Amino acid sequence: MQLYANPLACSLASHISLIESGQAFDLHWVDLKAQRTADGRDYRAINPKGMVPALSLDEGYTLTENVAVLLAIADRAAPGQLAPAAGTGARDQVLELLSFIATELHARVLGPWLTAKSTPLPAEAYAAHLAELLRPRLDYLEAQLEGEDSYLAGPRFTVADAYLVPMLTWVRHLRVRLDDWPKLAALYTRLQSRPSVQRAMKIELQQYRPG
Ligand SMILES: N[C@@H](CCC(=O)N[C@@H](CS)C(=O)NCC(=O)O)C(=O)O
Repeated sequence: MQLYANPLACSLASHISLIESGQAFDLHWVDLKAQRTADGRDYRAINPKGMVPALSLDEGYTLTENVAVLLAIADRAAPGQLAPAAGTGARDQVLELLSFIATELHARVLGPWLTAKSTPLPAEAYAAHLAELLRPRLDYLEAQLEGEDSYLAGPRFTVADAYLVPMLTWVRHLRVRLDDWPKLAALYTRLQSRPSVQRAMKIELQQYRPG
């Protein structure tokens, strides 16, 4: 498999999931401004949407969109390692969580702040507005967690937890601290100490260039 990613972008979730599963993959960095891969290819020929992640599968096609990419990784991992089997209620719940993260956290609140070239309100007011949108969404996730050692979809790590890593890393940009959501904060701390997360973060931090 070939993963196309940008350091510390949402593609970090797929990077973590691939490491977690132990599947073989090559990582290709994408310069999103130039729309070029590190080895000089036109990225739009790989993903016409010009966004990461993209995952080229050994079957010969390329998938985009975080939810689809994460579930494709999960479905090629050992059974139950990254998501429950399709056709079960537990799997439906993972898809529901992934969709919530993709739309309500990523696309509606955190993505707009990170990609805004100019803001519709003065920057401070816009950040405060997005932080207000963020709070009830974090309340919802907090309510999903059964205890301090629970993962998002229950007792086992899933790709929904992997997607949470970049999202919870970004909330600080809106000056939101996780202290008000103790179970979520505990989960974030636990995820950060997971070997797959540490390895992916180390690799991505080495590549990260702010701005
Ligand atoms: N709908 C896409 C959104 C992915 C996305 O927002 N990717 C960002 C990085 S986190 C990106 O590539 N941004 C570059 C751009 O929008 O031009 C998905 O869920 O995969």
